[in-house]
Amino acid sequence: MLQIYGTPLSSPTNKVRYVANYLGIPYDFHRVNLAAGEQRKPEFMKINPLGKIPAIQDEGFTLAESNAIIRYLATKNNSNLYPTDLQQRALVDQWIDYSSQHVTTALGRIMFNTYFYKLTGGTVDERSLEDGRKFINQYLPVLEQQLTQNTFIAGKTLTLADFVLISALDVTELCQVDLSSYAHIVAWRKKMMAEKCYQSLHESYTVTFKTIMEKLNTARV
Ligand SMILES: N[C@@H](CCC(=O)N[C@@H](CS)C(=O)NCC(=O)O)C(=O)O
Repeated sequence: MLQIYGTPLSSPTNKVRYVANYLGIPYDFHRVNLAAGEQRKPEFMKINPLGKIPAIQDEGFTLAESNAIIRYLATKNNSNLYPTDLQQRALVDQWIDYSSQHVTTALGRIMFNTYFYKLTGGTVDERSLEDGRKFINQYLPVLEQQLTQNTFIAGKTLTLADFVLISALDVTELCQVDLSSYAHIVAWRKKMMAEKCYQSLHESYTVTFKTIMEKLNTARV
């Protein structure tokens, strides 16, 4: 059985779980407590020497990096989520990279400087926070334009790129990034969040995040 290591607070972990759920792959989920530094403890470093979540183990094979993991799962299961046609696959890869390198990085800056710095004992970097806000406002119109012309982010059909983008945008409410003026992003996102693979994990990342943070705060009192 597939083993997934991560935490529900981690968007890359959720990305892997959305795809595994969509493909109908059963898995055991192992929570790694980042606040306690479990990702760098020897037991976990044996599973993933990169010291990061998510990671998977599948029939003795270990893999990290969420995008590598979802490509592996889709390819192993012969899924159309990762097309075999050269150019279609290249376009899926293009949108995976755009969402990962640009959208996720910008929102990650906001998330870290609003919430995660508290869990990691870091400090707020105002410049990074400002850059996060500036850059996400540059990227959203690009996504809106693409989703105006296409049903899904990489074209006419659902692909891995949609799961990369939905997990990236899962944090927008928490980051107070207003999507309401991007009608096509809002409609696409609503459709993605209604998918069984998403709903079987949670109603929304915001609800999951708030629930876990409340528990952490209560535990500290
Ligand atoms: N590019 C990686 C990002 C992995 C990553 O940054 N994971 C974070 C949690 S979302 C982590 O493990 N942080 C703990 C640390 O860096 O010590 C992926 O997509 O899997």
